[in-house]
Amino acid sequence: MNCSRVPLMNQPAWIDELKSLVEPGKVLTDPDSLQAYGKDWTRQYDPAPSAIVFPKTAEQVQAIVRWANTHKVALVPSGGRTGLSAAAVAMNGEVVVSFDYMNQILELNVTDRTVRCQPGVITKQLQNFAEENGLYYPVDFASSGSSQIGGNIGTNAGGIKVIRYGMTRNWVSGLKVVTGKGDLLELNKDLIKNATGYDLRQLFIGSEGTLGFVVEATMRLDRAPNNLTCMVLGTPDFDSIMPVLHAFHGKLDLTAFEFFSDKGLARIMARGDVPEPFATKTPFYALLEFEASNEEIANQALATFEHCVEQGWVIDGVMSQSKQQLQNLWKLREYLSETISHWTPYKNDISVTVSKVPAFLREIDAIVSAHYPDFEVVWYGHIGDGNLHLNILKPENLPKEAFFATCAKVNKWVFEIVEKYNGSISAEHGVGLVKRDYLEYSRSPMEIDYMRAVKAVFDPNGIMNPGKIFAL
Ligand code: 2HG
Ligand code: ZN
Repeated sequence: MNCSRVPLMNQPAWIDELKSLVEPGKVLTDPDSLQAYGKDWTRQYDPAPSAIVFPKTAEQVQAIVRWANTHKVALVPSGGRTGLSAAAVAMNGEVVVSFDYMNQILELNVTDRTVRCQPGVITKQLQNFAEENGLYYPVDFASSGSSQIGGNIGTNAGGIKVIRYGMTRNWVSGLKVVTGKGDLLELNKDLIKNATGYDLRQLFIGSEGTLGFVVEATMRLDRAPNNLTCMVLGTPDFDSIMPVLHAFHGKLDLTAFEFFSDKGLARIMARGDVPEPFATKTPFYALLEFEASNEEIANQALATFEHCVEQGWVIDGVMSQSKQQLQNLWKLREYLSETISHWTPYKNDISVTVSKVPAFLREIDAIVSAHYPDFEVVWYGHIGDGNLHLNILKPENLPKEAFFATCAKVNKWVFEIVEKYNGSISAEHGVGLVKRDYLEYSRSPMEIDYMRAVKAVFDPNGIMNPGKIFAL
C-alpha cells in the first residue's frame, strides 16, 4: 500500500499529536528547516517535507513509527544528509526523522573491541573516539566530518579503505532497529559467531531506511595502524595503473589504492591550497597507502616503485615522509568531489570486478567522449576495489536543465556497459531516487520481486522511505 501526502487541512491536528511523542521543540515546520532537512548532497530535487521530528530515544522512534502507521504518513530518515543518491530526500510531504539528537557514544568495550553508539554519531566523532582509546575505526571517506553512523549503515558506506577493511557491513557487530511496523528488534547481539539462521542485521545494512530505522549500533574497532605512508605515482596511461596495483599488492598490505586523472589534479591545483605532488605531468595518478611499520617495508615500497619505473608503468612519484605530507597527498584525492561540485557535475558511481576495470573504463570513456567531445570528463575512484567515479562537468554556458537532460542519455549507455560487465550501477552511494529506475541493470526482475517481498514483511504499510530503491 502506498502512502500519500497528509492532507494539509488535517495538519494542525496531527502535528500536535506528533509533538506529543517527543520532547518540546523537537518538531519543526518552518520553511528553512523543511528545506535543509528535506534534501541531501544531490541537490537536484526540490524538498517538500511536512515536518521534521527529532527523537532522542529508541522508544520515541517506536512511537513515531506507530503513529505514522496509524495515519499512513511516510517517514524519511535523515542523518548527515551527505548522500549522493537522494535516499534522504523528502519531496512528497513526508515527515523527516532526524537522528541529530541521538548522537551519543554509549559504551566502549576494549576486550571485545567494540563501541556501542547511537545512529546520529558523526563518523569522525567515532574515528576520534577510537583513536583516543588507542584503536581505529577504519571506514573513511571525504564526508566523514558530517556523515552519521546510521546513514553509513543505511547505505553500507564504503570509501577509501575498502581494499583492506571492507565496507561498513564488516564493522557492524550488532544493531537495534525499529521496523516499519514499530517493533524493536535486537539483531546479532554483538556476537562474532552466531549460526542461528537468517542474519537480519545484514538485511538492514544498505536498506536505505526502507525496512526500518537503526536506533543503536555496536561497531567493531581495529588496532591502530602503524606509520601510515602514502605514495602518489604518475602513470603514462590508464592501463599502466593495473600492473602498478599488482606489483604493490604482491609486496605490501595496501590500506588504499586510489586513482585520479590529470583533469582532476588540475582542478585541485586551481584551488591554490594543496601542494603539487611533483612537477612532472602525467595523464593519470595512482595514490596508494600502506603501513610502513619498519624500514624493511619502506625499502620494499621503494624497490617496487623502482621496478614500476623500469617497466615504464610509472613516470614519477613521491612518498610521504611525515604525517603532514601524508595528509597533503590525500587531499589530492579527498578534495576532488567537493572541488568539482562547483561545476554541477553529472555523477556516476559504478563498479566491476578489479580485473575488468581497464576494459570497462575504456568502453565508457570512449562512448562519452565520442558523443560529447566538448564535455570535460573527470575520472577518479577506488580502483583497488573496482569502484569508479565518473563525473562529467557542466560547461559554463550550458543551462543546468539542458545539461542534465543530455546526461540522462549517458545513463543508459553507461548502465548497458555496466550490465555487460556484470557490474553494479551503484558501488557505494546507494540507489535512492537517483538510480531506482535503473535497478534492473544490476538486479534481475525476479530478485527485485524478492526484495519487494522482504520490504512488505518489515513495512506492510509502505511508510518507510517510500519510493527509494524501487518506485512505488
Ligand atoms: C569519493 O570517493 C566519494 O570521493 C564521492 O564517493 C564521489 O563525487 C563523487 O563522485
Ligand atoms: Zn567514493
